[in-house]
Amino acid sequence: MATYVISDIHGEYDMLMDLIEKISLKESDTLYVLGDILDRGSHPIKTLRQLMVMPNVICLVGNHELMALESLKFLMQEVTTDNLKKLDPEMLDGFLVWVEHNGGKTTMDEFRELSLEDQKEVIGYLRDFLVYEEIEVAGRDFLLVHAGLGGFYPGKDIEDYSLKELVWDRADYDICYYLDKYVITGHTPTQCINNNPKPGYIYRKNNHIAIDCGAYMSGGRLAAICLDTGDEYYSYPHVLKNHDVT
Ligand SMILES: [Mn+2]
Repeated sequence: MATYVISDIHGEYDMLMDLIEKISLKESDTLYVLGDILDRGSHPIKTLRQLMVMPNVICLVGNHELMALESLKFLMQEVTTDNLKKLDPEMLDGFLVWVEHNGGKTTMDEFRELSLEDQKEVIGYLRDFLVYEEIEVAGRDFLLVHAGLGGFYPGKDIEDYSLKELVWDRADYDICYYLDKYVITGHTPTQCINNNPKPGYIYRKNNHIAIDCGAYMSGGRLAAICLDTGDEYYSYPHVLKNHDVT
């Protein structure tokens, strides 16, 4: 009945499987995934479809899922000169930003391999992702969210945050958002947190727990935290392969 949280898998299917084995995930356990399952690594859709068949997995949305969803309509149709003409320029811009600057190509390539029926299932699954989750485990309160909390001020109701503030804006680890609640976030690799004494491992400060350990980055890893015990688990570190985009 343990509760685990991971984030920012970014298509690193083998790392996910390694980590699931390390935590000995049972059917009675719950695994929260805080978004950014897609893009960058080699197997985003394979990873997503693995999570889809695990009934004890609860997914939250990351900015990469938002970007991918925006482009799915485009991906689901045959590209012909005719329907290219009908494209909304804003949608096409979003698509190009996703593929060229946010590692969307691996997601697109695997998505296009699927049957139309499987594509629809993937889209339906993505649409059901939660934006945030508040849970109590072993007498402690936790707020789970991909990025956030942008536009924070003390006493601001969680419902008053915009999607952008929760899914795109980076957490400020120098601010204690709640005295009585831990905020668990992904989105910012702990390698990128200023003055972090242990980059690439779970970072804790001011009731923050930052768990994106840069699975897709050279030397990074996928991390899990057990909320019942506070124990940390890590996949093997990422070794840069020839085909990886740096
Ligand atoms: Mn992110």
